[in-house]
Amino acid sequence: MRLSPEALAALPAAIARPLYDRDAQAVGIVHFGIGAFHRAHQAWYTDAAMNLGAERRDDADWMITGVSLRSPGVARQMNPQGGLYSVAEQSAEGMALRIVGAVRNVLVASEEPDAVIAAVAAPSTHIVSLTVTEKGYCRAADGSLDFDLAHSLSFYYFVTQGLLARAKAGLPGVTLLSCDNLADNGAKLESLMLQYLERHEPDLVDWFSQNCTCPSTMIDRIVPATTDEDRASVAAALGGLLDEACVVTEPFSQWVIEDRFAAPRPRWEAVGAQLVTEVAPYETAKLRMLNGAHSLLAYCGLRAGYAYVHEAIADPDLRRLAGQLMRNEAAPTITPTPGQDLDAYADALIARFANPSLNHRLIQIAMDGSQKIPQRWLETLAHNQAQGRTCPAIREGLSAWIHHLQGHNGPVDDPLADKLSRAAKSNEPLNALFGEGGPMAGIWRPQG
Ligand code: CS2
Repeated sequence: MRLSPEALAALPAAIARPLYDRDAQAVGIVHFGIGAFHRAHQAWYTDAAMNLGAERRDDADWMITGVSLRSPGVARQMNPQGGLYSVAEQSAEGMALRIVGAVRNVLVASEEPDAVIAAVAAPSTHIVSLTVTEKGYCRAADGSLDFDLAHSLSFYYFVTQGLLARAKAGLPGVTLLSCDNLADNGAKLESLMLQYLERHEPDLVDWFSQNCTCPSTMIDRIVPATTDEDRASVAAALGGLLDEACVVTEPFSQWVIEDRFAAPRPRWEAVGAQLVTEVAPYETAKLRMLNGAHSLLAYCGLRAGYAYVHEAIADPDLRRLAGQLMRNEAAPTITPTPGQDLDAYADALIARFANPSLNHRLIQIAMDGSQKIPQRWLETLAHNQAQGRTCPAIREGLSAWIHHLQGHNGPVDDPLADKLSRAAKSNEPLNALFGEGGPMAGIWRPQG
């Protein structure tokens, strides 16, 4: 039997579940890219906010319509379950499970484009959020919008059509919330949206600027891709009920959001999110330290023959290298906000990476390096270079990335795979990658 609203009543009483009346709640959020990360993070916070709202009778109507652009996979997992799924927190102490009820349904944009546009245009919608991964922003190497990539099956098209309908109907604007690992993700999204609008809907530019906002966010929770083994252990915890949409994650989670909303929002701050005026110090530290060390462990770990993050971090040499990247190379490039302790942050990250019960695959982190490395390593490198300092750990990471691009860890999964692999196999791979005419040209100039 599958998890479903009807099956909820039969679940063991110890399993936490939605306290609010799901059917009575309107959809307030349309989310593009409803993968495991969104389900374990923003949807989980939103569910907690609605649980609290049910107790206090003060926060409601934040159900989520999820959108997948092409793949029907998540819709097939979630729709037959009425949108219900479990979040399993895994630690050395065991598994803690909660059923999340915040997702109403999942639409597949390639199959039901009009329904996606209608969801963005609905009067109850106040937030359009995104976890479309770094490559989903369709950026050219110089960071501008690549119009060939941002075609009619990109989120740009659907958001624009939905906003156009809102403007025509005299409805208020929405908050566009990027929850992807990009530096300054809000400002980037705003600039890319404006480039899209100027080309395709110039009459909407002023309305967009006056009625919508794009706050920046720092999002953090380690969420490995769900495996069949995970589904089996969640089913066992659910008394035999199968949950095709379950996600397995760590107990830690953090969400720092710039408090600049165009319209109402859930009371996420009441359930652990930090609403701040300046996200940059958190975001920079997270990208350069956590994600920077993650990518380092991925490429160096795969080269050393490991499969998982917890295995790589248990290797004393790799652990030292990750510590060096975080403490000696990344931390000096960050101006901490009062109360932000970068040393303690590095310690906490090492402990999170060592979580033995999270099978986080290095190959998952290794994908899309061309989209990740600029904000994870190259900004740190450039910053240090300008101060006359070297970055031996990042240099080691770059050589392990080149090894990866040469095909030693299997096929390369990256939108620029062919060009990267060709450059990595040349006599001077660093120059071929980053020098003039290379696939990563203009982002960082190798020196020394
Ligand atoms: C990882 C991130 O896959 C990756 O590239 O570095 O997904 C990482 O697990 C998250 O950003 C943690 O918040």
